[in-house]
Amino acid sequence: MVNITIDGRQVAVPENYTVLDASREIGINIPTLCYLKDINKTGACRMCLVEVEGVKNLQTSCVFPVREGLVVKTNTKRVRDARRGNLQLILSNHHRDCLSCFRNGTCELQTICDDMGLTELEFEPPKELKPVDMLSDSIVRDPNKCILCGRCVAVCNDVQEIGILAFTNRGVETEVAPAFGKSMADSPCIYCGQCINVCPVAALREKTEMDKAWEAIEDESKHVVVATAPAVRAALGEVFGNPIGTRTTGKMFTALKMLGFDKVFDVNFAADLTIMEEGTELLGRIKNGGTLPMITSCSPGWVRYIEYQYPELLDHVSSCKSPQQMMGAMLKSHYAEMNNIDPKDMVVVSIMPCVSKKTEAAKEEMIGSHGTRDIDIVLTTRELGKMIKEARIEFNDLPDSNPDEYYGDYTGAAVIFGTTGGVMEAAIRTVADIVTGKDLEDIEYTAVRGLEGIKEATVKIGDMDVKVAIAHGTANAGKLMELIKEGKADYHFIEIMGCSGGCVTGGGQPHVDSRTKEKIDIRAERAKALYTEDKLRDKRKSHQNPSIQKLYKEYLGEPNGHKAHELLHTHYKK
Ligand code: HC0
Ligand code: SF4
Repeated sequence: MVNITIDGRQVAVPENYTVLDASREIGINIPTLCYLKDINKTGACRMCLVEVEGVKNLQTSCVFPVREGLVVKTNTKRVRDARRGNLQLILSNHHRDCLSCFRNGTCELQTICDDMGLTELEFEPPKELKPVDMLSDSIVRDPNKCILCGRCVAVCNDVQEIGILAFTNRGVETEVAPAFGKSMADSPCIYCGQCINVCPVAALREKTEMDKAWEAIEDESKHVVVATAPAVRAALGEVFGNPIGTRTTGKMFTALKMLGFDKVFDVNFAADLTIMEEGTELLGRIKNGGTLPMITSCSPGWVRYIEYQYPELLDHVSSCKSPQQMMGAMLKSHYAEMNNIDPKDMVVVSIMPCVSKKTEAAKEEMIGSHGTRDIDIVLTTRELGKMIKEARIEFNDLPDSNPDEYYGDYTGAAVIFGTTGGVMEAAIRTVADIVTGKDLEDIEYTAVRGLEGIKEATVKIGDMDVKVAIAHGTANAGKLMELIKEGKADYHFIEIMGCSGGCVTGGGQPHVDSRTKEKIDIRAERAKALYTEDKLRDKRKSHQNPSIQKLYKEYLGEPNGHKAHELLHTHYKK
């Protein structure tokens, strides 16, 4: 420990602290824009300036190390003026259309302006706007909003280890963009959206589809159905001021009905269906000497990653479509037939914690025999939050309700898909019952839970020792891929999610500011919400979902059978 003095207060702090760490620990929240704990520490935004006794110039506290006897002042006129001056410079190069900005209300730049009492702007904003990259189905990059903080560059390079974004050009022309001025759509970006989640402003954001959704709801000739992904319920409440990890499942269904959707379903239904198909595929591969380890295919960011980075390993990936796409395929076939609706007159909307799902839904393989997309519109949790606000629905006051029957039925196994380890646990619950022929009671497989980057476990199923691994975030996925290449991955089954923590922290979830993320592990809090819902469900194993059993009996036949293959499986581009 070392002893230092901050604003006249003496404190003892660990030697590896910076002045910022030490200050925040004693309740002084020095402003920052570029800083991201453990991820981005560059001092680039120069908002965190402080006075250090004996040092002439002001210092950036996020990179200034503590040392014995250090004396720091964080709140002098000189410090405040310098911080404000730097903020004015940032604003002079920022397209300040706050009122119509996607981040209005969640923008960290707005918050800092307010915190610093800014009431006048010194400089005119830029006269000419640079082109906005809107070519991908998932992500919009707007250089006019970018404040060059570098958070996105750090998360893409150092956390995800993909390296799409970099500082390009020089001086006033500097931009954060893919190399050689390419569009995001022409780069190997996987659309995990982790860059969106750390962007303090709206320089990176999702390609919105709210207008399309409103239009469909208004169109009386269309039958418009909606289905929500597992992780949405664990975060939607945050849009309405609820604490991180508040579970709002029942209110979410009520709000969707109030928005005017004809039917409100749950992608969890299709998560149960995925377990039937994927579990059967796994047992088949084990029995018939198929390619092992088999890897899950539900996270589209992960699927793009393997398609770009390890195409030679694609045979390992399950041929199952993701639950989102299984849902769309079933709704536009079985559901449409059952209700005498022409699939062309349907609009299927999914609500996702993810922006990669927008690109997944647009793939040509995801167009059904009816000639339209199986999933027509993908909205992020954030977009749904905005639609609920626009409809002036008082979300927090809503009563709970249930989704509509059949395609709204789901088990606890499906809910936990939204957190890392959840798909694996759901699969083991079902595979273990199938192999042993029993209804096993011990169904909480804690070895596959938690936030360790790569988890491994050996699960005893009947006479079989099934070896599994789970990775979340593409840097960890890459490590497992290297092991497979070296022939050192003797697993049967691997679950991979493209984002750290799994879908609960997907690129479409409500924004959480960087300071809150220092205090709370939002991955763990949101995961808790899902594990709670799992416990509350009547049925907690996918194969026990009565509507899934009915679906196989009435329509699909056997898991992995002919009809199931036609509707629920896909192929990948090498
Ligand atoms: Fe997920 Fe999914 S669990 S990818 O994380 O498998 O996005 O929530 O919807 O499709 O069900 C995301 C979440 C899904 C899918 C499901 C899977
Ligand atoms: Fe990188 Fe993911 Fe952002 Fe693409 S979406 S630039 S891969 S962080």
